[in-house]
Amino acid sequence: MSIDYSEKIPNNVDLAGDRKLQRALESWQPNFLDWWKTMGPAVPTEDVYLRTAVDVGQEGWAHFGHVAMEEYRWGVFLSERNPDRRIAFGEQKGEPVWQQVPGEYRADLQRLIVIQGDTEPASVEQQRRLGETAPSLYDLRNLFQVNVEEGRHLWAMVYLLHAYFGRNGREEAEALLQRNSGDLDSPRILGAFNEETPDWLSFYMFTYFTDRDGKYQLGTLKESAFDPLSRTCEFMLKEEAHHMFVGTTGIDRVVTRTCELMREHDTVDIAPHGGIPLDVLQKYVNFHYSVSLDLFGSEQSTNAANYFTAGLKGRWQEERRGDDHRLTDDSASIVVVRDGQMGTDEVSALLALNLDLQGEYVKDCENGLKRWNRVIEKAGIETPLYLPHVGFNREVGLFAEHHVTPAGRLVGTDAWEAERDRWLPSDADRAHVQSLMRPVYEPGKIAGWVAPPVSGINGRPFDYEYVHLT
Ligand code: BYC
Ligand code: FE
Ligand code: FE
Repeated sequence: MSIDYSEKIPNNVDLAGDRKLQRALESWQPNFLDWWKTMGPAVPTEDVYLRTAVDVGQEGWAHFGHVAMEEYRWGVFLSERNPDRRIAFGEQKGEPVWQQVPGEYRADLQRLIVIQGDTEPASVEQQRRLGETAPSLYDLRNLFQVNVEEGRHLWAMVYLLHAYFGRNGREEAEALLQRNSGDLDSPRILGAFNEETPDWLSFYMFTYFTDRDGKYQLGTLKESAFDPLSRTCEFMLKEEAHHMFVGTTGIDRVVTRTCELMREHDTVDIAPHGGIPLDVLQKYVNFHYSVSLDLFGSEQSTNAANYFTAGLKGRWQEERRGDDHRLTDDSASIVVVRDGQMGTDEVSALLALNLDLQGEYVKDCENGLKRWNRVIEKAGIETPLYLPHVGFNREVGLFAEHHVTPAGRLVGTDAWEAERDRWLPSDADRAHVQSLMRPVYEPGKIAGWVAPPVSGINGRPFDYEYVHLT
């Protein structure tokens, strides 16, 4: 089904066939546009080379072209419905999936959708000022691409709230525009989305580590027995791939440039030469990875057990798992801290589902490290990047009450405070990175702290005019 862009809200959910819903969403639309104007990308543009979804099928789902931001159209797109789809896990495994929200799960489903929805505009707010210091037009374009799609992900959740959760849902949709990242009075719901993304290194780290939490959470919601949620998330995952590409290749390009400068000047201290030292990159990895691990919730969670048993939220690639998909008799081992030592406990597998997802995420994160370390190794440099221990710098879950070093050793508060600036970006590190953030808006040019990409977007060259500034 191809999507009709002459409609006020482009969609493939037959909005025209439900006048009440259409009117409700059309009255939310101006509030969204106001929010985008005040909280969205700050840099004024004439147009940006963007991808827009035009279909939800396997092939050719997107169209590329220069679009003026005032004319950008956010729509509601769900993956195609599979009429035979059945619940894949939990108590009701094998039964047909739900097209409406069962009364007993209303509160929980709404909560999951609100939390998911809250992260999307939060990230746009966090990235609001980055356009003022983009290292190239190519990067600036990618920032806009990520931002418009996060805006569309907000639309996706707002559609569900309006279509399936009545008046309560409409109120939550309003509230999604009223909370703001970092706001003292009404912050975003999850911790990582109230942190700042003040520079482009942070942006690449965010799209690598934090958007990747999005990938895994959406993967579990795609398994949901509530079919409209499942179909929404399936399509969102398609867009998500590019966000992580921006992160993976972004960090790759910084590492590449860092190694070049280290060899050229024969020193690790490349800061005076306009580069980002490897140890600073490691600290940024430590920060963004640990903050993103918090997004998985507690390793041991009754919420997660209940969501799974009810069929609301499954596991990553649920259908490929070789067990009974109910897990009532299974156990899992979790790390605990007891008497100042790390040990393990056996708990019901249902209670350990956040940890299960976190484990999948960690494995995926390691791929980036392997990739970046190949660059480092090829340059003949012997200090690889690594992921810190999962207990490092945590504020949620089993490690929240403890101090754990990147190497995984439990230490006291004094030792932690004394070493903290060696493990996490210090004020001086952040100030140095900030000092490198100067916009480079000439086609084909790139800032000195990052290497150009290997190829452009949609077959265009790197020196293509991806963005026309005003
Ligand atoms: N910050 O049993 P617990 C994305 C709360 S990213 C603050 O440990 P649960 C994106 C929790 O709410 C994907 N509070 O955790 C990326 C609970 O509160 P109540 C976003 C937290 O519920 C980049 C209490 O602590 N999607 O899409 O099993 C750019 C105990 O909870 C945090 C989702 O997260 C925290 N980090 O799991 C753009 C999916 N963690 O009930 C977009 C939907 C926990 O005591 N959300 N708490 O008041 C969920 O599935 C779950 O809510 C969570 C938490 C995985 C977040
Ligand atoms: Fe998103
Ligand atoms: Fe994303």
